[in-house]
Amino acid sequence: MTGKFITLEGGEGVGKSTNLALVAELIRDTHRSVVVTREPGGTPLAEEVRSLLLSVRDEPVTGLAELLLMFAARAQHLETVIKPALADGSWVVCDRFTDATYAYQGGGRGLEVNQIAQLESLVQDTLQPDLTLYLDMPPEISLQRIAGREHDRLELEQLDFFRRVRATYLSRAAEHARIEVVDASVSLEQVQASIRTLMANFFAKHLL
Ligand code: Z5A
Repeated sequence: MTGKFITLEGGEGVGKSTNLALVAELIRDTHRSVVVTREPGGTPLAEEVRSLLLSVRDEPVTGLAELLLMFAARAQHLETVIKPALADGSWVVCDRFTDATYAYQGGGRGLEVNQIAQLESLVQDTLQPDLTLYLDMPPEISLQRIAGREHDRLELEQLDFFRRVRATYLSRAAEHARIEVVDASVSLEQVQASIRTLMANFFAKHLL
């Protein structure tokens, strides 16, 4: 038996961490075991790569270096955490995955989609999430939500960067049936009601 792989995506402060907990709880309610994890990160090595990627530094980081580090962390995370958990029958709920690479390194930084697709194929082979909940919100609002906290290296980008990130997420959602768009600009109660409905539909298709 193999488990299901669910990812949460979205811009800054849209509520991914908050709603990751809800998704995990809904799965546990169906008596499945759940592994909750995140990218970049999810293993000691990949968490170190995350720190390298997100720390503010004087040396400019090239887009290609950023892309390769994302996939280096992902390779470790996939082989040592995600694939073993799925093979064991656990469900994996992950805060961001490769859609974020297309959105941030592709849309935001302007790297070639083909380069990303080649690395995706090398690192993941055919593995893709079974369901992706994309929490959508205009960046003008999401940046306000994180205004009070210290910003990491990526959060220091300009509004246009985050507009391109959002546009890329939305165009991927239009292309991939596994990506469900959730309006994240409404109250937490309304967001969670949408997520409960989407998860109930997913369970109906895949469990019962
Ligand atoms: N990145 C990349 O470039 N390429 C890749 O391949 C991958 C990642 C995998 C780290 O991600 C960075 O890595 C990210 C993209 C890049 N960089 N940027 N910029 P991250 O996921 O760790 O960082 P983040 O997007 O900044 O996550 P976050 O700050 O933890 O936000 P969140 O998890 O989406 O939101 P939250 O913490 O659940 O909620 C934020 C606040 O809003 C909190 O106070 C909540 O109580 C509140 N909230 C939540 N929902 C609502 C609603 N509906 N209404 C009102 N308030 C709400």
